[in-house]
Amino acid sequence: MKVGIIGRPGSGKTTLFKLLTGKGEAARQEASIGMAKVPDKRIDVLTEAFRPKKTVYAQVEVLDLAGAASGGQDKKALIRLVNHMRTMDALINVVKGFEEAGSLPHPYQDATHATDELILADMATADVRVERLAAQKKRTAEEEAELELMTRLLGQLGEGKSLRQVELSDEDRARLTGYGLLSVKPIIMCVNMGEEELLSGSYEDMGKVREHCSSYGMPLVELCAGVEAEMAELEEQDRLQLMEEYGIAESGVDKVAAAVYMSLGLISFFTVGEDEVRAWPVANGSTAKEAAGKIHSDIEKGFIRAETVAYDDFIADGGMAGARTAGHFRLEGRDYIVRDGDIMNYRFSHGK
Ligand SMILES: Nc1nc2c(ncn2[C@@H]2O[C@H](COP(=O)(O)OP(=O)(O)O)[C@@H](O)[C@H]2O)c(=O)[nH]1
Ligand SMILES: [Mg+2]
Repeated sequence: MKVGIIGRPGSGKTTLFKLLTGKGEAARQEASIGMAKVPDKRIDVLTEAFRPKKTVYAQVEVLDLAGAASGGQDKKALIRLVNHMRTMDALINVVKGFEEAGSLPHPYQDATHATDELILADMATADVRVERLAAQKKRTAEEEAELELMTRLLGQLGEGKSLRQVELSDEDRARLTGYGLLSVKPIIMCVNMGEEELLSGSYEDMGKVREHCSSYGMPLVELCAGVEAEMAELEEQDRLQLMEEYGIAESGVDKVAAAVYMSLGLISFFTVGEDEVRAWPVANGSTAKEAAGKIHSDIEKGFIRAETVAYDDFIADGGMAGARTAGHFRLEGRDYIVRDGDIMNYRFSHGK
């Protein structure tokens, strides 16, 4: 799963990228790649309980896609950027919300502009496909279905809708893979405020930005990357104090990571022990056997049973022993649908 950060130059993409991945900018490459830790309080609690040698959080791959999300730039760079965006599973769109050298930001304009650009790019893609299919004298049943679908999408896009908002059957969704359509991808909108905006709790066009995001089904995170970068440098004690001064309850970067994780349709199951406490990302709806494959293909192949305790039960029952006594210790089979927060221990046969 890959997430690309897009936005106008100077909006704060690289600052956010560094915060998410804890990585410096690698010599201004076109796309810097890193892994973002997905914070999870439950993992912190399990780490306290098991005191393992190692704690591993779920991670998502993040790319800092340099370049503007729109016009005025070198054409080739723009094409490369769009091609990069097509291969992403989700996008984070950073818009500038801080005043700089006396000039006001335009977060609403920037946000709507980016939304429109993605829709326009998809219209171009759909248009080419419709023209090509319509010009064919004969069409297979599959081509007929595709022509119908693309025509329908073109109509929706023409009304300014993003494809995220269009209901699609599984068949139609499958038909669209390979086109690299953009407006169908989950997008997390990220308004990068300045210090003043953070302190006042408001920024230019805030109401309109919020309205835009909710009408397009985009999660919105409002943060101040500058202040969070400062916070990242501090010791825990000082950091908490600074957060209080700014009235920040939860780090914005953490919120971005959580929103990305959610919009990718990922959930976490946990493995625990003295050696390691770990969160494993799996697609929502995965079976116990599929989830086992995330750990190792041998565990999937030799799957016997998954010993499972829900995290909430583990807490309420005061640990594993308590969960057993309370009857919350379950032996699940291969087709069990894994739930977010399941603590799992796989029984499997070695070597086959
Ligand atoms: N005042 C203020 N400046 C910021 C903030 N975030 C980033 N900047 C500054 O804006 C400039 C551009 O940031 P950068 O992350 O490189 O933007 P990019 O071009 O989108 O990658 C840098 O000089 C940052 O220090 C912020 O929250 N507040
Ligand atoms: Mg940059």
